[in-house]
Amino acid sequence: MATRRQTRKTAATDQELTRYYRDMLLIRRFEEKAGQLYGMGLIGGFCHLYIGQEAVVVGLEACAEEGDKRVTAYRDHGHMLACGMDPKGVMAELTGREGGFSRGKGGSMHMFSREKHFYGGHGIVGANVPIGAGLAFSDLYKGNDRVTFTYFGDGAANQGQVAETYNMAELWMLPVIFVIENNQYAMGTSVKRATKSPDFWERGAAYGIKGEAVDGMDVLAVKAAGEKAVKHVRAGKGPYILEMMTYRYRGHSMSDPAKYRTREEVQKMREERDAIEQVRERLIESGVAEDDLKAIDKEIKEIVNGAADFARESPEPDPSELWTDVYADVTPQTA
Ligand SMILES: Cc1ncc(C[n+]2csc(CCOP(=O)(O)OP(=O)(O)O)c2C)c(N)n1
Ligand SMILES: [Mg+2]
Repeated sequence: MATRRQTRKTAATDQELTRYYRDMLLIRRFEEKAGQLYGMGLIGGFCHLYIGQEAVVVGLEACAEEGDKRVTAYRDHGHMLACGMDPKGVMAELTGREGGFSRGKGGSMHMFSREKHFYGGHGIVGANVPIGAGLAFSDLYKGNDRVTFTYFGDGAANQGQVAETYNMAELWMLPVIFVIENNQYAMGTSVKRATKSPDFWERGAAYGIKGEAVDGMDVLAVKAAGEKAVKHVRAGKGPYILEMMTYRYRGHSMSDPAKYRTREEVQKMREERDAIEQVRERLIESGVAEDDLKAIDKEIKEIVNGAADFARESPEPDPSELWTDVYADVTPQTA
């Protein structure tokens, strides 16, 4: 990983760093709690945890403005929390309850928020990439300067529809940032085993799309690269590719025997590269009191426990809900 060309970190104020620390910690603790609830049988179906990758979405959300859109795949809880969706609604959706973002009918991979411009949550690998381009097309058509963040994995990056989307996105100069979250594995298949040309971002060159690889474990490097990409896209210069070099600590999903990598590999990444720990160390070095960080830890714990309580107490959807939300109610587009 260290041998790849990556955007370097830049300076940030303590206040800014503290915000990233908090936002990343919320995702981590939320995901840990989701893992616990899954173990207790309170969450059914699929559940893919984002633990380890927090700096990617937090660094990029720091570059987003009101009205910008985001769409991702199934490892999506972090993206929801980072764009401001209520942890209670996310957790209640995981437990299949009425208080969830899809009223308990979607689960982990199928949540949406029009208010926060979060367009899912998609289970089909690669399928959210053309959707991201479509969202960007709608903004181009309306003539505003909004940007769509389209997240997908290293596995998805090998999908044919990604190449087709790159082609149309550059042809039509769509305001989309393609964010490849390269966590080095697609289920149990490592990038090395799956692809001959591992520099995913370079593939944009075939279509004239600019891009770069970024240290996705360093929230400041992510933010610096994100700002550059957003500036390019908002200026009407077409799409941009950010390949975030990151790592997931947990299994692909909750049922993963993890035979494709060693415990030592995961441990080494946790000890040497952890995004939250890096920020914590920087804050301590610059004189922020440990007690202030402890207060944040406590606040996050309370939010996550509150979300879990809400998710357990919220009722299951009424059986009549089986007949709602099957087809869209067609409403005129206003925004
Ligand atoms: C079209 C399609 N093929 C296969 C699958 C099964 N599948 C689910 S996740 C996954 C791996 C994708 O890996 P990556 O894009 O790297 O994302 P990550 O899980 O690492 O976040 C596969 C093959 C699927 N959901 N959709
Ligand atoms: Mg992957």
